[in-house]
Formats: sequence, structure tokens, C-alpha cells
Amino acid sequence: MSDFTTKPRVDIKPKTQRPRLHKVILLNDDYTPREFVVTVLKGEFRMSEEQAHRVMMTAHQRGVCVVAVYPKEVAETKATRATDAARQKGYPLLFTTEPEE
Ligand code: NFA
Repeated sequence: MSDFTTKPRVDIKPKTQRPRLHKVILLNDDYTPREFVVTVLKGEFRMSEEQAHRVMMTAHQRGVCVVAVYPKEVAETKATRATDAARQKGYPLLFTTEPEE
């Protein structure tokens, strides 16, 4: 006996999920030269001199500054690369990441 009956199916359309973004955060310290921070921001985060200087000064004065937001993997890679660049020069400069609300 052939059976061509088909179960009724409910078409479930999942809401589109955009990947959550993560913030890259620059932390102030007392030892890393300002100009080096600016150089790292320009090199790793493709900022202009003016943007990089503004971000550096915000972290310097307030303790932290959000540098940029990216998908998780990109944020983590950039934070690690920027932190490593400072370690190679013997500076304690630190970039961290955290998920955006
Ligand atoms: N506070 C550092 C200084 O006075 C500069 C700095 C800014 C370091 C932002 C880290 C982050 N040399």
C-alpha cells in the first residue's frame, strides 16, 4: 500500500541571530609611554593619529576606554596581538575583551 500522506508541517521561521559583538577595552597603566599606546592603536585598530590619541587620553584619564567592537574571534585576536606588541617592548599595556550587552 503506497502512502502519499504527508504530515502537516508548521513552518517555523527562526529569528535571525546576528553574532554578538565584543568590545576591545584599553586599560591604563603608569608605565607604557603615551606615544607607544597611540602607535599600537593605529597599527592594530587602523585608527587615525587623532582617534588613537583621543582613545589613549580617555584611558589615561578614566582608567579604561572602549577601543572598538568586533565579532568575538576578531576582538580576541586583536586584543592579544596588541597586548603582545607591548610585551615585546617590555611594557605592561593591556587590552581585554568583553561581550556587548
Ligand atoms: N598612563 C600612561 C602614561 O602616563 C599612558 C597610557 C595611556 C598607558 C593609556 C596605557 C593606556 N605614560
